[in-house]
Amino acid sequence: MNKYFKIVFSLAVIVTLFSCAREDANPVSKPRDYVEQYAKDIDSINKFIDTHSMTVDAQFNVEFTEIPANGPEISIREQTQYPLQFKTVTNVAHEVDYKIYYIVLNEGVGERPTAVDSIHVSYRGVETVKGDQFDFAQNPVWFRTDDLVAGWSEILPYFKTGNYDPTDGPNPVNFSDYGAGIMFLPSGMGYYNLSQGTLSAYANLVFSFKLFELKYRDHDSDGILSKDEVPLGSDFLYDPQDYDSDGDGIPNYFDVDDDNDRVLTKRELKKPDGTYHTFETAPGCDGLATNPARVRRYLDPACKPPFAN
Ligand SMILES: [Ca+2]
Ligand SMILES: [Ca+2]
Ligand SMILES: [Ca+2]
Repeated sequence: MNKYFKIVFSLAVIVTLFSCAREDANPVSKPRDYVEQYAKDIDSINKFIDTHSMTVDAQFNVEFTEIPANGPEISIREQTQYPLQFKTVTNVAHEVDYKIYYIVLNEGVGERPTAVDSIHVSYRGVETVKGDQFDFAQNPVWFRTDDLVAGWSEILPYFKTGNYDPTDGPNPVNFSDYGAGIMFLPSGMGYYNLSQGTLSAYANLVFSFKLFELKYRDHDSDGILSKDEVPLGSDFLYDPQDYDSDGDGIPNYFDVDDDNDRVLTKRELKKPDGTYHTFETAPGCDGLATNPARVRRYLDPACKPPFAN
């Protein structure tokens, strides 16, 4: 993991999910201790999950309702149709292991985003304490996942895009089988000490969302999609921000020379006919592309042009 980039990206999360400009945000002067704040946050999130029921319609729109005293409604935790799950995210700078609850309403059938791709989503966000909606986009909006609050990059890779039926024109209602879910973000995975619009500082955020489409990005324009700039065999949760194969402090997805041999990756992908290999076709130093576990030549510093193919 590269600390410099982690710091840059943790600052980048201040570019909010809102359409408001960054300068609209209002940071509370001295941020609270992360460990102490997280203890309060996870209590608040657990309370929300235990004291609210949820209804989900056929389009995966979600409504949360506070359960009246001794009411018969089943809580979010106790309902079994959509199991409550969680992942643990260690944030070294915060010295906190964040528990992020999430619910898969529908996994989706299409492509799966990494932590750094562009996503086309609709969403609704509420705060656990006030229960108020602070943000929503009923019609889908494009975002770069790595520009959003940190929790989104952690949870979106569990979902896939949907199918699109173009017969009636570009209307979002024509998406089907899209990913849909809910995430419960402690403030340290959200806006932390920022308050903005109706959003309170240190708010815990509950987002329901639908993932319609995505665009895989190539941050360093070297011809290798950022989703493929990860260790061979890594699973879908691997964050491209964490992989720096040549150890020069620049993660591969931002490094134009991944093996630090002073030959640009782009040039190492070039074929004698002037076209370029993709991640799938890029050969090893022996010129073969048959072994799926091969070290591709742009990752092998001993392998330099000219190439035979
Ligand atoms: Ca790339
Ligand atoms: Ca590097
Ligand atoms: Ca190189």
